[in-house]
Amino acid sequence: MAAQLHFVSHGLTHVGLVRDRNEDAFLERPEHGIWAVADGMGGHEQGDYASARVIDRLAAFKPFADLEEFTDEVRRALSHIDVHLRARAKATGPQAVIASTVACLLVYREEFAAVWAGDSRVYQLRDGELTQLTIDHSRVQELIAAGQLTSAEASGHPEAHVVTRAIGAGRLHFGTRVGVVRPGDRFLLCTDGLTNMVGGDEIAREVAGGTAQAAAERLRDLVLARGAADNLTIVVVAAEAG
Ligand SMILES: [Mn+2]
Repeated sequence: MAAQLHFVSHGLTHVGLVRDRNEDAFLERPEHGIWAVADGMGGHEQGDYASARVIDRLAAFKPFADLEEFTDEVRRALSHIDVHLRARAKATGPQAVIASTVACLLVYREEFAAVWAGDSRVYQLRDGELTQLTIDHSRVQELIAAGQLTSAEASGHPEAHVVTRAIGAGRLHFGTRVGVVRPGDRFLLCTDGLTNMVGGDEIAREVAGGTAQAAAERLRDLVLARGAADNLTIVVVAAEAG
């Protein structure tokens, strides 16, 4: 029989040291098996409106007794937000964009699903090994996939921050990845404010140590020490036996 699991998590968001507003948002509901981060875009209070709509909608979910159905319902709900944000943008002006990335972790019993749109990420840490579960929906990731760019060339690339899919951007197509949760696994959900400033080896080391809260705070402090050019959002989820 599979081990019973329970989840301890800690989420935080920080405006960073350069931006005036925090357009990121997050959700932490270990009792419902749902966690999420969202990185809004649009400026003039529209970016934080977009990420807040995404997170508020996900916060309304109650636990599902079927992970596939849970995942379908989350994608459907986020598609409704996409329609709403596009209508709002259209009413604002012809060039207006009101959109948000989303990276969501859903868990039921010993299974997880990561659902995302954009360049916010979900990682899984098991036995010290960090796996990025999500694939960025970004211009550079498309160039890497097409063999036109190496990962090493990607970090300073002028289109590094161009997101190709988002809630509110239309033609919405989610990434989804499913897998098994074991006691001792940890997950990290984060926005690009973290991953643009901290490498995978450092993320693996910091997520592994101490409580979920201590891990999240160490990652935040690392970004702040490096100048925190963007808003940053970090959710660390620890799966524990019992
Ligand atoms: Mn960002």
